[in-house]
Amino acid sequence: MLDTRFKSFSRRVRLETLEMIQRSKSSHIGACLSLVDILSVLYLGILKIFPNDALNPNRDRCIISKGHAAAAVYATLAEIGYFNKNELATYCRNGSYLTGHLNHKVPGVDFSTGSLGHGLSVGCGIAILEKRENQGFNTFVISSDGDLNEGSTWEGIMFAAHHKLSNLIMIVDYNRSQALGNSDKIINLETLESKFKAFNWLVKVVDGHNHISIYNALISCKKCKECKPKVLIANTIKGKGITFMENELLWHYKNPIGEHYHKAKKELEFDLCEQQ
Ligand SMILES: Cc1ncc(C[n+]2csc(CCOP(=O)(O)OP(=O)(O)O)c2C)c(N)n1
Ligand SMILES: [Mg+2]
Repeated sequence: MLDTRFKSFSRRVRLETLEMIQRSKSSHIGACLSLVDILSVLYLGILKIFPNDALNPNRDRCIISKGHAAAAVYATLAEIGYFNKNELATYCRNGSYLTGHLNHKVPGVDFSTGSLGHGLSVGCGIAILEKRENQGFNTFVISSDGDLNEGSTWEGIMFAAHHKLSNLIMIVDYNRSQALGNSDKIINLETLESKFKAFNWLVKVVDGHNHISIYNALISCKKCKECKPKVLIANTIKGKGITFMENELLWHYKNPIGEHYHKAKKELEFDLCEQQ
């Protein structure tokens, strides 16, 4: 049941994201598609959120450090009810708050990102205050290969372990690809799992497109009583869901127009019909 809800949510968000990026002639479709399944599980099944009262102080915080995947995040937030889906049509238009990189003025966005390497440090700050004041919420940070190439992220990784921030859960959208090449050719992160363990984090590795695996891993992170920050390394595929985009670097920046758009839409719509 839950699995069906995640699947259907992801499919709608993928389709919405394609429309937004195509219409605005913007970039980052591959990055968005990589993240969609993680977002679906988080927003539908894990986060304590209040879409009608977005700034409720009891909410879990969610900082998405790969802010270039804004289209998928806005589509998710609209689906979940933070704002009207019609607003998605203004994505990347002059004057719209739905900017091409994440904007905290949008209901549901906790922190503006886009310049990689900032999310974890901010997440650490929020988590340490929560721990001191026992406010009763968790902080989630979504990271990526490029985000982990930034020195500030590793400062956060050390800081979180030192301060035993057990209320901090990081998710790495680990598609092993970046803007201009594969991660192993840019700055190799392997072996990422053992690095986090050496920094004294609790580590879980999952298939980042298997909703139930992501869900179970996050539930167990939330329940875990160990005094350590937790990280979920989610193995993902850039461009996931549109076959000709999967693992194709081109789709980091390229906008899907004409033939490409129609082919992509057909595949996603077929998926939606299959499911009904
Ligand atoms: C500090 C900084 N340097 C460079 C960029 C330009 N840039 C945009 S996305 C990206 C890399 C994307 O790869 P990754 O972080 O792994 O995310 P993915 O798109 O694979 O999900 C880069 C280098 C940036 N946003 N911030
Ligand atoms: Mg990547």
